[in-house]
Amino acid sequence: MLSLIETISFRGIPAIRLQTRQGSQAAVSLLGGQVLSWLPAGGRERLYLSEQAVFDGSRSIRGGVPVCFPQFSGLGDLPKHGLLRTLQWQVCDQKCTDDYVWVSLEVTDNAETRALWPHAFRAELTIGVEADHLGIELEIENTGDQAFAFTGALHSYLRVSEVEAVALTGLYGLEYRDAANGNVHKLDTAPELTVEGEVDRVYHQAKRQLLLDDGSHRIGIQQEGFPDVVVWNPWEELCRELPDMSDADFRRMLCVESAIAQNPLTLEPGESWWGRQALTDNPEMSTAVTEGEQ
Ligand code: TA6
Repeated sequence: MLSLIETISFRGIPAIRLQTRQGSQAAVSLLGGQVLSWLPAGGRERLYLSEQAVFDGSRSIRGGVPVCFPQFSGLGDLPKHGLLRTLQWQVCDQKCTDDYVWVSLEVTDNAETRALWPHAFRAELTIGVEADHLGIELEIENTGDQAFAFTGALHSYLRVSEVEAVALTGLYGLEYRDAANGNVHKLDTAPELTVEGEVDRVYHQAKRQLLLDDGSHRIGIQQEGFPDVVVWNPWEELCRELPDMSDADFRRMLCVESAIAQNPLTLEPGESWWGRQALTDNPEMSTAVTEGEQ
């Protein structure tokens, strides 16, 4: 098998497929600059993508890794999660070697974004695939002549066999805003996060590697540049209200997002910021910290 980068049609829209010699692969949609699929070498699909996701640009694609910018969730007056999820991105760079493959996509402000948010920017997303590893790097550049502040996220939907069997470690001892419970601020005192109802938590200053274990496989989650981690599962009732997700699918996913949410970042004219989320399939060891190891 050869490493390759090719243009494909993914559920009817143009996408880029990255494949390594070892057999790992990812698919990235130009609509939204969104990773839609990731299979490590010899492994199964590790991202959740709704069967009912909409691919016509009328709404964001439900699943994969949506890019949220310049606003995370409802933290401002812009449409939820910002402006990039339904924009068309372009390929701007790529590299294919025996062991790794990456592609960069870019998008800039246009009349549509400036009508809602009067700033000039360039966003570049680089998706890299190795045998057991997916890296997603987001770079934001202020290309205008005025400073702007932003929040955002890589809103990763991780596929799980059964969400009630999942344990997420690495968040012990962190403060979080509980968006599913009146936005109260709490301290996480549980050695691992388990899901038995709606979860919508914004963890602040999350610097450790996380480990998601669903009983059948483990994913290591690391981030740089992003200060916060968001964990989201809509659970039964909210899931039923989502028109692009089937009623039982809240059991098949957990979003573990690398985010800028608590404090907006500011970019002066000409300045750039970058952040990265890296997913590792079945990592060798956990660096998650639990009670007593702080
Ligand atoms: O990141 C968590 C969150 O902000 C939740 O509050 C939830 O609404 C989710 O994102 C999905 O948002 P969406 O606009 O994609 O339906």
